[in-house]
Amino acid sequence: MKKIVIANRGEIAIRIMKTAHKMGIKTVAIYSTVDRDAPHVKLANEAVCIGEAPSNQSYLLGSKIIDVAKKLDADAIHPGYGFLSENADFAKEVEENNLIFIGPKPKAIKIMGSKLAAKEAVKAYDIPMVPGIDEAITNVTKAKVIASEIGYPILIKASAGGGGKGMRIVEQESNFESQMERAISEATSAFGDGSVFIEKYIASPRHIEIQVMADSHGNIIHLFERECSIQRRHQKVVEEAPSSVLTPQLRAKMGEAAIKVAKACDYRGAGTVEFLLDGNNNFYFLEMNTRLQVEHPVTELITNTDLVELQIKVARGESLGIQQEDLVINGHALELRVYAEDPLHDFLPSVGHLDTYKIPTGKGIRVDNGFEEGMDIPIYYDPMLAKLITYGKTREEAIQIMITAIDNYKIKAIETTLSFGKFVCKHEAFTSGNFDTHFVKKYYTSDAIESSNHEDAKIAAIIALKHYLEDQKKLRLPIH
Ligand code: MV4
Repeated sequence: MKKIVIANRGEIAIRIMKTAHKMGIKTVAIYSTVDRDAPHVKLANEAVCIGEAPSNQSYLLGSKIIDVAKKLDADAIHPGYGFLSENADFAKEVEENNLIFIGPKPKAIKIMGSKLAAKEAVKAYDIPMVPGIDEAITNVTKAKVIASEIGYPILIKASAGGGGKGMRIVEQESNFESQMERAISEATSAFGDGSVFIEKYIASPRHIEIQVMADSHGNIIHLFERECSIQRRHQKVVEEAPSSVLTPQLRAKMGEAAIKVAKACDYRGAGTVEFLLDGNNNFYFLEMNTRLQVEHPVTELITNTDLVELQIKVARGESLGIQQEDLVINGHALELRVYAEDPLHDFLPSVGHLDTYKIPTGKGIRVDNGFEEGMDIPIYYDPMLAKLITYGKTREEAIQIMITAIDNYKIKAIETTLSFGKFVCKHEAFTSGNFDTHFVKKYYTSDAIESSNHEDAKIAAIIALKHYLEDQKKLRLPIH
């Protein structure tokens, strides 16, 4: 593999290029007209404009990206996350054009793209599943019988897509039909597939996911868990590894289950198996994400691995070269997603011109960044500017480094989730590890940040006064 096309933009395009260059592989950037001066374009060895700003006229044009790869004599395409990364048809077209798709086979993408197909595929592998049905509801009367067997509240879920769309909690049987109709109509308009099914509703779970990596020689390893419960409206904001609640035994069990899920779909490359963990330490398989995830750096830091390097190695057909027994957890890592969103105003997008943009540096700080000072933030794409990642020997140290790094991240003219990250890092529920997926809903109000801003302002005023008084003393000294 001598040259790869990165079918993505922003921080992840840069992240992938860095590893490719380290491995002596040349990179090709693709970009839209608004991204012509973007950092990912500058870092690549070659760059090709593929269309206008809207992603359906640029970053989603699979055939056009494949043409670029062929014209420039590239060997492979790395899709990153989002855009075409979980598009089985694209992965297939890449292969049909004798290029390597740096990711799993189209079939695995397709199976895991459907929650019902995923349930079907893992059925024979003895993986803990949420009580429920494994086929789409066709008969409401039958579905109601099953729902009352499971016991209310139940959850109606869409088979396609994700992000909580088409998901409805049903508290009692009298609401079943109306909620089902809503779920079906939401799923149909969002995914063009109205298949829905039911599961027992796990009321206050943690979201724990396991990183897996597989080669094409039958070797599959897991690289432990990431705790992703701090999210709002299905958008993760803070992630960490390891989770503060897994025992070594539970971790090993969940890791083995994740490996079985990967086996069930003949997986290759980097993948993530999502689980819910309830208050009694029962875990349930939810779904598998067939891509490199946004939050992969926390896993890299605690396992001392380069997941992009491993992706490229296995895509070239090489063996993983790592045995499960070789892997140990070292230290603790946190990630804060720095979004151009205003936490004081319901996380509304806050795009504009990056007047001041200074990234923190120092021991234990990694910033996977896609922007630079003086740039405009395009309105067309995901508003994530960067990922602020910290590493410490202990969880407490990682949190402390995060708080300092947030203070040293200087962004002017736009609002970001940095202040929200500080709120999380200082909250007792987070520092004690006693939280679940309802953390944000339960504890966060814009007042919480404003009062901590006032607290900061008060401290700053006290320090200023103290300095002033000391200066006064010094000035008077010669007089006395
Ligand atoms: C659940 C659940 C409770 N019980 N399934 C949300 C998105 C989708 N990927 C799965 N999700 C959930 N499935 C059962 N049976 C609660 C959620 C859920 C959730 C899961 C992970 C992280 C954050 C979440 C926020 C709300 C609901």
